[in-house]
Amino acid sequence: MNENKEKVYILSLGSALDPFVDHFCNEYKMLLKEIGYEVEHIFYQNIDSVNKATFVGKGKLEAIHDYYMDNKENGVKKLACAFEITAVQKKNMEDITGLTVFDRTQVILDIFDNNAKTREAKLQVEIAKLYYSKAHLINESASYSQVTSGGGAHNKGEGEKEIELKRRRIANAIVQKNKELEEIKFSRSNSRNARRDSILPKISIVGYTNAGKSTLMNKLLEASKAQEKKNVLQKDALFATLETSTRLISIHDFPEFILTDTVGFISDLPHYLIDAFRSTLEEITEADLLIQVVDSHSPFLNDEVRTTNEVLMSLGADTKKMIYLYNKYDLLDKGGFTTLPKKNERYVSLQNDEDLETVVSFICEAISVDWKKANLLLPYSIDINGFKKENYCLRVEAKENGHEVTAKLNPKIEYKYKDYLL
Ligand SMILES: Nc1nc2c(ncn2[C@@H]2O[C@H](COP(=O)(O)OP(=O)(O)OP(=O)(O)O)[C@@H](O)[C@H]2O)c(=O)[nH]1
Ligand SMILES: [Mg+2]
Repeated sequence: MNENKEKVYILSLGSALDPFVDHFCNEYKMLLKEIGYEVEHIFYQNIDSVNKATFVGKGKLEAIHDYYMDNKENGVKKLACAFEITAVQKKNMEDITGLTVFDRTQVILDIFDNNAKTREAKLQVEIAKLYYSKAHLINESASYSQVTSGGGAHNKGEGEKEIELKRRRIANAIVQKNKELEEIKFSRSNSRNARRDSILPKISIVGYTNAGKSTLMNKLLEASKAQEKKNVLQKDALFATLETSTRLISIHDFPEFILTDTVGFISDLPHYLIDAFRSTLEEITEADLLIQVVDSHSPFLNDEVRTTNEVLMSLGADTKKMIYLYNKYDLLDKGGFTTLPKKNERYVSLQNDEDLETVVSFICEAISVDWKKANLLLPYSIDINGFKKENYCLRVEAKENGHEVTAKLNPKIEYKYKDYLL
């Protein structure tokens, strides 16, 4: 995180008295903090319709200009819009307020830029930024009056040609970067193909940013007896995770599974990012089960769940089997939620190691919910530990001629055991 704190103003839509607007602004403050800004003051404006030239009304922008002039001693020189604006709106807003204006999408792109560590994540951020600049190309000759009057005929020819040229250059750059991304993706998917072909269930962790997804991955890794135990970055920050990490999880006698930690979501996630991160997010569409981690301490948890489900829908992953972990339960006031968790929900604290057993068995129950339950007598020539890794073993008893077991059988390898059914 950038330690150099520069002060900014926020311009938000709606009213300060609306709790949702208040929450949205608090979240925006946190996003701004990630890239080194401290918020000095928030301006609110209710609008019925978007002004094509200035987004909010010109009068509001003039009032902001006056406030800026009257409070110059506080050193603020920038205005952060809590919504996305066009290049023309930005230019006009800057002309009227005298402040440098930027929007929420730009902020999120900057955070992604700072947090991208791998070549793949960096390329995806570069592509998202290119999409953004392509959509925000400005005809330098366009003026406030041109936009308000629907665009003038003069200057259009030259300006339009120049924009077209820039647009084509950016489109070419996107093609180039996508090609590079494809190559990386190819080598990544090759290493993943072995996994995809493997019979183990594939699980993706999804959820709002900062809910505890990477913490879940790390806790399961800690408990895992698998060789590959490299931890993932877990941090009190928005968008700490930008790259998918996939690990084999093997805990006690539970069936093994392949777990993927993914990038977090946020409300109004810029579509440039979803488009650019499609290859990373593909892991989600290929999963057998999704675990949605929810911050139960958030006053807007229902909106956060809805946002996550909307992004899943845009990825075509909304019909996947999903379970919910309402995390950070330790932060709730005494008593916690007043309703009992539903069948596909658990209230947990991933900071509390005692909850981990609940989490693991909950996950394994969900994986095996459609697996057939059977009693078998496995001869001693069959490796019982191998059997336990691939199936959900509920009971084992050593008998004279083999292990007598009750297990839910992984349908992909059920055929291997048909001769041993009791
Ligand atoms: N109090 C409390 N804090 C938790 C719990 N689980 C996770 N955290 C903290 O929440 C913060 C975010 O955790 P992460 O696991 O990095 O969250 P994430 O969902 O991966 O976030 P992004 O990758 O940024 O989307 C960290 O500081 C964790 O230590 C919990 O059960 N209780
Ligand atoms: Mg994370």
